Amino acid sequence: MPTWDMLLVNGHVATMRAESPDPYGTIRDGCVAVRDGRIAWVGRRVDLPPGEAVERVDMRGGWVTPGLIDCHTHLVFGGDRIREFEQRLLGATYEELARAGGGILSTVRATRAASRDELLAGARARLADLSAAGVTTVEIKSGYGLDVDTELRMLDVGRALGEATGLRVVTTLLGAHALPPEYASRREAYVDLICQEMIPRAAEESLADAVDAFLEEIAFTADECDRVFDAAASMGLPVRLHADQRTDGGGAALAARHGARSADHLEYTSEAGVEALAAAGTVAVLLPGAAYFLRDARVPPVEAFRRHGVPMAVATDLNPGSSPLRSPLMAMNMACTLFRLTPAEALAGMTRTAARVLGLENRVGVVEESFGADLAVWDISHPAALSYWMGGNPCRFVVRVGTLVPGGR
Ligand code: DI6
Ligand code: FE
Repeated sequence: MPTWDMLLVNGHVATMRAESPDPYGTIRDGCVAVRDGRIAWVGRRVDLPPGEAVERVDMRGGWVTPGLIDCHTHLVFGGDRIREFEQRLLGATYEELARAGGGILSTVRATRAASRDELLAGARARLADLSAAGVTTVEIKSGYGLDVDTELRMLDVGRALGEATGLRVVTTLLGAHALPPEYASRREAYVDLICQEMIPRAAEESLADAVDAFLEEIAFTADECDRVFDAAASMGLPVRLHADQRTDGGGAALAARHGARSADHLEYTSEAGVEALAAAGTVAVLLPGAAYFLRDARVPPVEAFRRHGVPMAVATDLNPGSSPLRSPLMAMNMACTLFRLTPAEALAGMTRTAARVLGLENRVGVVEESFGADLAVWDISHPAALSYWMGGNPCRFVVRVGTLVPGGR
């Protein structure tokens, strides 16, 4: 009987293990052996124990990394916001469009009107772009339904995408994304609906793995987010928060107070907010695509995150309004160029640290024995190349749960 199902040879390994002498956990001329969907062995080729593999994968002098993990997307939605893009270029602001009933609410109208199959087809095309560029795990939020049925339908489409494609999909209920028009004068009743119906049903039907909320002047208040998070906790669901993206709403501290898995965006977070995240062990998720697309000059307090030991993840925030970004590598490039992360921090942010945001830190995100065999094989001369090139796609293969799938090259 062969020893392994797959053996990757003739390349280098960026394990991304935290306790490594260099930030990539580099093994030059390394091998990775896979068995039963898990990593069975990783190390230098000269140390490879004797054994047979069903399939040998020649890395042709390139690199293997953990499969990328996009831990913050709004991948499922109807329509697009191309017209608003044009309007913003003629001078309208994102907030003005939102207050005039466009913005998130225009995507809500398109999403409510879309059939399940239409939502699935649109999302599947976007997911194919991520997968071709090395993504093996993706988080998908609801938040464009804003009624019980459409929110649950979005989550169900997320689950179906995982089944149809073989990617690991983690779903997040974002009922508190915007106030739907039919509740315009009844804010409290909408928050009741989230807490008393959406969250319990999403939990009971196993449709959501976590709960998110948007704390912002154009969205929900701190008190409203507190209520949503208390309801999530009572159903045993972990929480995350869209925090301090456009204004300092004390979002980092609120997320920390609830022991959130992550606080996301954080452009306007204060030093006190950073300290609160550090004390709570909450991950900062950086979303440079949104900062770029909305031309927000504010940069998250990266230096303070480093100083206080707040782990940083990087994600696309793929959504039609503020970040129509379909490339994880461009997200890493922007994290470096706009936010001044190092390429190693950007790669850790899309692998090991992103896994932690999704509660998968013991299963994926590093190349380590017994972890899931979710890998990406790249035609590159150094792992920093993943953050360096703008455009192009050097992904030759991904391995998902031990199965080889072609990349975009
Ligand atoms: N922050 C964002 O950047 C997205 N959602 C959020 O809470 C924007 C979503 C959109 O404009 O459609
Ligand atoms: Fe978002």
